[in-house]
Amino acid sequence: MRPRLVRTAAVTAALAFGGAFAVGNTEAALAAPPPTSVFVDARIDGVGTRITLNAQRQVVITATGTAASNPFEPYYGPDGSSDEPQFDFLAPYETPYSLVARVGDGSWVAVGSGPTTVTGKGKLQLAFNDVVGDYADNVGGFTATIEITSAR
Ligand SMILES: [Ca+2]
Repeated sequence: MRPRLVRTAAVTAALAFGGAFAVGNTEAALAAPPPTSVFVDARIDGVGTRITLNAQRQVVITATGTAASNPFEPYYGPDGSSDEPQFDFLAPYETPYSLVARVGDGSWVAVGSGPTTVTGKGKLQLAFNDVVGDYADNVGGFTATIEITSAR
């Protein structure tokens, strides 16, 4: 029993040491911060991410989950329905009920399940693409994994 405990402690110490080395590598940490996970509640017509993009900072987004435009409608994944885009939607040129993104004051653009690169200048927002003003009855949402990358 005792030797096993000792070995466990040694493994733990080695893991902690490895972690310390990874954190200590400042250059690598700046180039590739850990991905951020954001839940995009389908009831919100613009979920903030606390991520600001610029010419040097872009993101690659992947997403999972399902959402519906009301409790009686079908659930769709981040790629949305097979319907054509419609003028009265938040992102009128993108697939209904899909995951869309906006950077700063830019237009809403398609993201889907990704991986999708999003560029621009300003704060990154995400949303379920539904009819403007018809968000309160939505159900579900998408989990977006956001990886910040350098635009070099
Ligand atoms: Ca709705």
